Amino acid sequence: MKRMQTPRKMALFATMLLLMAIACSPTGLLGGGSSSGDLGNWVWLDANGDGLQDEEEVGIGGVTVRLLDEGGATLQETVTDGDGLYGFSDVADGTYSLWFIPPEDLSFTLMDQGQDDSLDSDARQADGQTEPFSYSGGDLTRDAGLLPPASGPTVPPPTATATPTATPSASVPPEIITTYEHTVPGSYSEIVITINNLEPGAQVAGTVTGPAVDGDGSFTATADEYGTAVVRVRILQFGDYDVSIPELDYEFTVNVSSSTPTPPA
Ligand SMILES: [Ca+2]
Ligand SMILES: [Ca+2]
Ligand SMILES: [Ca+2]
Repeated sequence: MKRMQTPRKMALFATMLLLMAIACSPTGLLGGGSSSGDLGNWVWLDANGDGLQDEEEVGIGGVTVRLLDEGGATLQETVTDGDGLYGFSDVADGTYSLWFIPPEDLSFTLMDQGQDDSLDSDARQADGQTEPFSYSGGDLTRDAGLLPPASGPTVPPPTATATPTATPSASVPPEIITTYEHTVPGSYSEIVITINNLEPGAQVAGTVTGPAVDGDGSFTATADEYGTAVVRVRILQFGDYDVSIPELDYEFTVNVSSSTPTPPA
């Protein structure tokens, strides 16, 4: 129940409400309830969530309130004014319930808190309806408290920034397999370096050093359309050869012997 300080203020307020009501009503006259009436009278924002009407808490306008009969049928409907006030007039004695329909982002506060029915909220939290009550000639204690939105203003999730699309080959680290082949047995062998997962067209440079490399042992290779580069470096003796590809952080020693190498798994 919204309490007024003085009768004079109340009269002034009632006049204002009437003028507002007439101004707002499409036909100039309100059908059903109004913000003044015998059955009402307040929908408020329960800022501290205690289910009680505190001095500093304010009303909420624009909340639809329906007066329902015992069977749940709507008898009258009104909307709270800018101060959260509503009321139904010309209500015959009987059993009724009320149905408060809040704005979408607000939910109902605790019902029936404390001992003073003029200070509590009578709407069920689940559906905004009151329990049926018996009415006889004036009742301004039928109020509903609404809770502020659970969290502050909703911050839209950050827009997904366009992630630079890495080419598939760039997202997988290069894979390097070094082995050897007895290309011409008794004459020479080759160290075979296979590098996968490169960017197509990428160039890779490295060196092979050891007992008898044919040439200076430096090599470059270009990845094919599948991102694979294959390097073959000819050697003239068995022994340990060091393979180095600095830009891929690759160092490997391959022992070239007379036996046939086991193919990598
Ligand atoms: Ca409160
Ligand atoms: Ca109550
Ligand atoms: Ca109440």
